[in-house]
Amino acid sequence: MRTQVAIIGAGPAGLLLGQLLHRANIDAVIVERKSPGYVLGRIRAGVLEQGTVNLLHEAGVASRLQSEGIVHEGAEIESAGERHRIDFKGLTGKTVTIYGQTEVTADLMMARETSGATTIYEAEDVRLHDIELRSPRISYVKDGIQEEITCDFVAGCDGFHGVCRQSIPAEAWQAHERIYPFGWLGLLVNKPPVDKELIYINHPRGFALCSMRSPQRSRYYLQCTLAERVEEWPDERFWRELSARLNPTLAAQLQSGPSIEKSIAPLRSFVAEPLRFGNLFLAGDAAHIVPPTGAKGLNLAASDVFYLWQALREHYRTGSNKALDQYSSRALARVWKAERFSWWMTHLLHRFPGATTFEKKIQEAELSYLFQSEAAQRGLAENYVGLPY
Ligand code: RFL
Ligand code: PHB
Repeated sequence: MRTQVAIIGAGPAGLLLGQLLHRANIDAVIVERKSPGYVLGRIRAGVLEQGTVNLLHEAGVASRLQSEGIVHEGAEIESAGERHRIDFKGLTGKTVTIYGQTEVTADLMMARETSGATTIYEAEDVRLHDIELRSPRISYVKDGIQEEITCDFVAGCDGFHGVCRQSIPAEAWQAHERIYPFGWLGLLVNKPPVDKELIYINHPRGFALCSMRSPQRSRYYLQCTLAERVEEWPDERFWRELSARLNPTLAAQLQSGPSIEKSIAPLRSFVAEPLRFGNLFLAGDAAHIVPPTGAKGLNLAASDVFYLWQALREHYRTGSNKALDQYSSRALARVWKAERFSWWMTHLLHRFPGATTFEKKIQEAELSYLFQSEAAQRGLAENYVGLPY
């Protein structure tokens, strides 16, 4: 098979790039290791920046987002029993939209099916060949048969554990990484959210987050240790612990119920540099990871895709490689700012095991400054709603 762009991975980055390229009349094939059902079963992000929403409009997949997405004009931060609202709209003129990654993925999958573009699901042993040459090749095994795709470019959208980044020779890229000494235990439940906005909580027992997917579906997170396993967290224990981290008024409002999903994710910051090797371009989690505290992962995948889509479009329209040559530096400039923000939010809101009294006092001062200073709140709000592309 021959295509212009071979996209590895049918997560939000790969599907969005595929859809934007399709609308630009650029031929792309997506190769995905898992089944569509598996991809849709992963419960992840919930907060979309306006830039991501705009790009989904541009891709022609925003009709359900427009009717079902919930616009939030602010979020709450709670520490030492005090709750403060960060007024995104008032401070920046911008908002965020609550719409689950599962829904974004479902909308993109539907659009791809309608377009008739090729997606190969359940492709095993995906390998990249000749990525530094003019005609890279992708090999994979489907239903026991070895297949091959020849292309002009490879978009590595295969997430943190994918094959694309690993295909770059070790001397051609550098990893920058921080691993945090805790994880997030997440629970999804079909009950109305405890509040109409998101609440980020810094509590002596650990961080907690009250989020949502719809007026009838809530998503909650608890900071947990890396040693903990989800089997050690029956629903009753989760609800008890969450109530202990909420202030009494909120705890009394909390509607618990049987979980429909529960999982633990470790927290990590990671950036691979550069994002290009030969004709391979990395985008999304394949290139970088942020801790979920700032809700930036999916949004960064979208901004990478924006730059890559523009660069590929320019290449096929005009023959110019200028934007392709600039892809890595343009995308990374935005990535590093989101890395900084996510790292800062993580430090602001979590309890770090073994923190010194100095570190604890600095965190208290940071929170106190945030609550007192409109300038500090504006800084948070500006980053949370998303820096410009
Ligand atoms: P994905 O979603 O991991 O998709 C990669 C796809 O590639 C496939 N794949 C392969 N395909 C072929 N060959 C191989 N060898 C392959 N290896 C892997 C995989 O099966 C998969 O289908 O990466 P992508 O597209 O870059 O999207 C990134 C986002 O999924 C991620 O950044 C966000 O989910 C992060 N995230 C959040 N982001 C936000 O913007 N806002 C949030 O509120 C938010 N909350 C979260 C999050 C991530 C979380 N976890 C579990 C890490 C909350 C959590 C708990
Ligand atoms: C979510 O709803 O899954 C969510 C919301 C905000 C975050 C992280 C995750 O910062």
